[in-house]
Amino acid sequence: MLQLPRLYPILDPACFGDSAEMLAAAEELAEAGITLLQYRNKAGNARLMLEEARQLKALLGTNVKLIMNDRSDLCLAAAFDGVHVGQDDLSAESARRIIGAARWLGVSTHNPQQLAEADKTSADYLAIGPIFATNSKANPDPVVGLEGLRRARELTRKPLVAIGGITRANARSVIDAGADSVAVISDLLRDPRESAEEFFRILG
Ligand code: TZP
Ligand code: MG
Repeated sequence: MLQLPRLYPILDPACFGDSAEMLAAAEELAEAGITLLQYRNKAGNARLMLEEARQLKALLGTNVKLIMNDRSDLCLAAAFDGVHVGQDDLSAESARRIIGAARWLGVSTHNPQQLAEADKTSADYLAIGPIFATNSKANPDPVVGLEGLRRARELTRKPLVAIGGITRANARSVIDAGADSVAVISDLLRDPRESAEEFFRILG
């Protein structure tokens, strides 16, 4: 079973003025010592996504595991380390067929039923959320809260990522409720290096 780092940063180009700004944030996160990063682009065309993904790979690829959101094809094309699929993407098994046995496969879930289903798949890790309210996702599912996270923890032995509204102020409570790792978008945007370092201090 894979071991997830406590902090799982997600970079979404929609949060940055341009690619250069996003890459600068990626570099700062790497300086802080992150070892896992997801590239999440809900708006880009495939060609631009691949271009940005390759730039991330060139910048970080030796020290940081890179996960492509949604797109198994772009995961392979950019030589990323894994793909993360949600409930409206290819199924876990279809994604697995594309990426092969060695690359990491993550699956997003939003309630106990989805979590239990995903637990039966070949996913390497599962995500549950939103834990708290978030502005970073369009049409988010209902908040599951720390109680929902505790319930999710009981339903799987796979590594569990918590996502949605997680900040330095609440991250410790999320780990204490059973998450192995916290996925974060917005609380890493301002001063990414300092923020990531603070997450590491808080999460130990
Ligand atoms: N899935 C559930 S909540 C979320 C995603 C992609 C957004 C998380 O972003 P933030 O800014 O850390 O709440
Ligand atoms: Mg998705």
